[in-house]
Amino acid sequence: MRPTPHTDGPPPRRRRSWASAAALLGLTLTLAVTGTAAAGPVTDRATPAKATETRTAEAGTTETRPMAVLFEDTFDGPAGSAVDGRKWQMEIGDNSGNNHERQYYTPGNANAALDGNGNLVITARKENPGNYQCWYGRCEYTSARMNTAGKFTTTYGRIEARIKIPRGQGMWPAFWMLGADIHNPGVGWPNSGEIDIMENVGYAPGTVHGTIHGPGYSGGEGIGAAYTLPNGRAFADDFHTFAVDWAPNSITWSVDGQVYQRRTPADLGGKRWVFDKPFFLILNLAVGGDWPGLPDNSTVFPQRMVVDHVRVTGGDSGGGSGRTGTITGLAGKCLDVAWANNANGTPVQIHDCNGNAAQQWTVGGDGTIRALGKCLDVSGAGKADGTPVQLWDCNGTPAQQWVVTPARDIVNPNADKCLDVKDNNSANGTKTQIWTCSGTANQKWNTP
Ligand SMILES: [Ca+2]
Repeated sequence: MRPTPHTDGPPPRRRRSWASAAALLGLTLTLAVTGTAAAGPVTDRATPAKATETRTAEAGTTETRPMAVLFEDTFDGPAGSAVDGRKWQMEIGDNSGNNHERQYYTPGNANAALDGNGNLVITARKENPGNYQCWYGRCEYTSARMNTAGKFTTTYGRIEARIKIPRGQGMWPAFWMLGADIHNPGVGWPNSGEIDIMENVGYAPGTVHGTIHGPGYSGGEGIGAAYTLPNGRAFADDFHTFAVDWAPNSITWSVDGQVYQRRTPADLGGKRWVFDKPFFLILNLAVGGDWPGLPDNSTVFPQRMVVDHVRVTGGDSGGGSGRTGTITGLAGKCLDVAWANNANGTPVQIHDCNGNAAQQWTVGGDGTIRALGKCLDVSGAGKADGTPVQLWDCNGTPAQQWVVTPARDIVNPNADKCLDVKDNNSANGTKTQIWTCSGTANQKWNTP
């Protein structure tokens, strides 16, 4: 049951590629309808006017209260390094020709590398050093696309990235998320849901788009809005922070803290809100395609999508994404990550409360309990009495689902067992495990 946390191969091909095709085509159509599209092939105009509303920034900024960091990549490291494989997997190939994109996504550091100054750079080049074959023949461009599937997911929280996008006709950078159950039989896209935090097409350099897609509101009926910089400025001129603040029944988009869109189930006309479950993150730079159109003689290569950081924070009780604080148990001791080490597999124990971050837990609205950016996890998704409880990358599996009961039990429903201090021993360093719920003091916890 334990998901392999360090897979290096390409993700399986799946409908989500089509998902983005349909989704992005929807935005194409909308732009055509609203008349803001200046270029690019448009083949269908039957888009509901509701799909995109262009709004200027509303008054007010997003919240700045401190929240627990669930995921962070600041892209620090030596110039030329590939991205951290513990956090990201590279997608390889031509995206199955979806959206009629023209790039070939390469693995390793060929088109996605750290710059040595704390940034990830995704580079789109007009080249084909590997004689890559694309859906339309010999590939004309290389680029990169990466995701956190199987490595990190989140339900709710603030998901943000600080990015300096590329420029030019045919460029199509994106920062977005897909429901982690997209692979599940009977789910698939669009039931799995898609949250597009930021998309830009090169012919509209001052505008970005935020969109949600789900059952009955995918493709041309995706629901979104656009944000346009004032005074004719281009997003490629500077870094900007693109974010969603995601809570139960609410997703709010912002650029540099300026809120420009909020969506709730009330926007769906009775259709199903599919944003109450884990999603994974995606960064990519596509070249060409139905929405952006092809590069032309004006397009300068290479183009660079520069990412300063990607960060997911949560644990803000006001935002509904969780409650953060200590969890105390037997003899008043604190639930504690051993050695304050956030490596996968680190035991979770009890220890005197000391104010350390290793004792700060977020009881999430998504059923996870998190510390040091990782999740409280039943080893191997075990169900037997005595299975150790550890810290592991949050991965959306049942091994990381917990229910805090009114009786102060912390139950893992997958095992139908309680979080338990081993041998009812209150000594510092005593490990935790799961055990049949028995109502004893070593299974009683006070949560934030
Ligand atoms: Ca950075």
